[in-house]
Amino acid sequence: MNLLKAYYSMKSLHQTYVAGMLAVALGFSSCKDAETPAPVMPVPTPEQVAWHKLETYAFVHFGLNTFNDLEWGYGDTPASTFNPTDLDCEQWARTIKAAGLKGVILTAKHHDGFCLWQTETTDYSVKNSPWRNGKGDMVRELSDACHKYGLLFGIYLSPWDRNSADYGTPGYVKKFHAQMNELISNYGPLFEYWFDGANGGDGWYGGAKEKRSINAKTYYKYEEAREAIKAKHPSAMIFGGTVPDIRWIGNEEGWAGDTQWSIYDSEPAFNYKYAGSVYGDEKQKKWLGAECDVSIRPGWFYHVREDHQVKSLAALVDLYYRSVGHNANFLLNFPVALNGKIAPMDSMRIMEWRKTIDGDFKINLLKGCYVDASQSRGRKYSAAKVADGDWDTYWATPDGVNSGTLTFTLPSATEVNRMVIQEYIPLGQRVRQFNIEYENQGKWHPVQPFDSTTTVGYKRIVRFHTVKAEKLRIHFMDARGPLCINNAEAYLAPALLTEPQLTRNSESMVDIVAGDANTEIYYTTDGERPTKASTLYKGPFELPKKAIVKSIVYDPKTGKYSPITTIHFDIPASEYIPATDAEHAAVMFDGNAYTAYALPKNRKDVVIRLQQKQKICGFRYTPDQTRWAAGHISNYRFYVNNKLVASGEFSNIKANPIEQEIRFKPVEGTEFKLVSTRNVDDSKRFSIGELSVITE
Ligand code: FUL
Repeated sequence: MNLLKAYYSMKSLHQTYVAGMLAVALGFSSCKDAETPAPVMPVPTPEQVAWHKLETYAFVHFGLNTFNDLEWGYGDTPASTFNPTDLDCEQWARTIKAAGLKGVILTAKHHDGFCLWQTETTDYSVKNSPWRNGKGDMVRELSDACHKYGLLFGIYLSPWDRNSADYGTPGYVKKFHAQMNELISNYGPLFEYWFDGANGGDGWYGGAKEKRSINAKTYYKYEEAREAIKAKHPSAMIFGGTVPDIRWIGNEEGWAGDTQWSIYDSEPAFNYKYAGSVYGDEKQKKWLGAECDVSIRPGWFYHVREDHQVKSLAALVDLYYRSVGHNANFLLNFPVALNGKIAPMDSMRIMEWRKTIDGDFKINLLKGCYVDASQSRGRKYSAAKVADGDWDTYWATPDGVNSGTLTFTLPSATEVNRMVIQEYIPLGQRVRQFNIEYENQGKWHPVQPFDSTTTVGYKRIVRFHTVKAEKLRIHFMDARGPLCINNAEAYLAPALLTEPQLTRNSESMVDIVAGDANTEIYYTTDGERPTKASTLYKGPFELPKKAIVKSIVYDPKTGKYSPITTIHFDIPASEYIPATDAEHAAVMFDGNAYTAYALPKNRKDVVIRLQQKQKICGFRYTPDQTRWAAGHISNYRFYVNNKLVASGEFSNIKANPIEQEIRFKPVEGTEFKLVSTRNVDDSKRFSIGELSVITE
């Protein structure tokens, strides 16, 4: 163990490698079997190892954008518009702490150039806002709150600055480094430092309003920036730039590949167009653990119109498994609202999430159980080390043996649906492929995992269909060196009983999705309350008619049900015939408001014919739900067979673009027309996510 401690205190990869060799040279044990396995390069620094252990932490996007309903301010919105009425960084810290997240990274400056602290470098900051009479310092308030609540603190400083007149010249880079210096000098220890890679080119730039291109690789002098940060915060992990310690996962959706190497290189990580970042690449040279950044809402900044789009509990739980469970860290963003607080819905959701995750990993079924290995390197590296609760002890196979099995004998036959496996990463990431089997009544069977079982790394969580096991066996088939596994756990996660999601597509196929694959779905199509005596859902079914579908998720283990989802499906897509542009217009009836029909420019109406005469008593319009959607209808007229039957406004549709339902006195017809008399923001074209009539 002393040797390992010595190894831990060494910094560079080279030194780390030497440490491994030293162990051999010093004859750490006289028996060859007991030698510490040589590292398989690359290996992480001790600081990188500590970062992996954080697993989950928060992001906060807050700034001028918040007050101007923007995601990327142009750099010209007046500083005076920044005015949180009730800013409370302690509320953020309390929420984040209670959610079990380990720290928070703040957007001290986003691309618009507005600084949330009292900087000497620009007037475009809180100094010129009414907030705290221009005396406020949000970086201070949040770092103090983190200190108080035992959270780590990190900084996001956008290299791109759309406000600065000097942007593009060496003068700006000086300013950028000066800003960084203020941030690294005055706010206590930092655990992470973010250099965002975005650079759209155009901006206000002190009134020039033009496009400016720079060579991001050389312009920002990232190498010097790194030295300055590391001098003051040796354990801070640098994200982005040319010399990072960690890498972007390659999407902003919060998930990592199921094959997930913490191995990559600065070059492809910098040119983030390389999609390979999702998986890492065992052939590259550098240890670069992956970070999955995602917002709890569609936007990074707060928008009232997204209040109805806070991620569902099922979606957030799934993301945890596909980030942390895929050997990556999970960075979850809270778009702090206009009043300066995390919005109630977001706090509530994250608490439900924490409760669910804690519930999933409540009792480790492998704790203290008997573990056997196909082969071990010696007593010090015996199979029992994977279940002793000590992160720094591990099971290892002899040199030249890059495969093997671990078999766990459970005290009695037990239901199980999760396994956690960890490699001892200070010696490198090795496992390429494994599978899990269970023994029931003396017979071995493979479990059915939800995703492929390839790499392990710092942590792999495997979700699988519940099985009753007397024994569990992990079979490691291939690795980059002898196996070094320091931990294995097994759990029975309770079923996640969130209400099912129902959709019907343009082929009239109804799809039902539960929040947890370890459950059963039942449904009715006659309006009756569903129970486990109703029809069991086995896959999409055809429903080419009007019907009320009610669906419920059932957990056979506990006998518990989810809330019921009720959907009134009206006439099916096949009944609608768009009068023009039929091919493109069909997406209005596909049950998916994320696919939208944008009408030709200046076209004000959409006309739909019906296969059969219908008694129409209303209609439903869902605006395009995608993040950058434009052209929502704000004022409308609705005609049936050329007779005006309804007109008015869709109130608050810009802020809250949810489904709109309009009812009127029933009228018979074979054709209807929706006219937009005004679009949101007076946009020249209007678009439709979904459109349907309500029939009697
Ligand atoms: C992106 C930025 O452009 C977004 O606005 C956000 O800050 C996200 C975390 O990174 O690249």
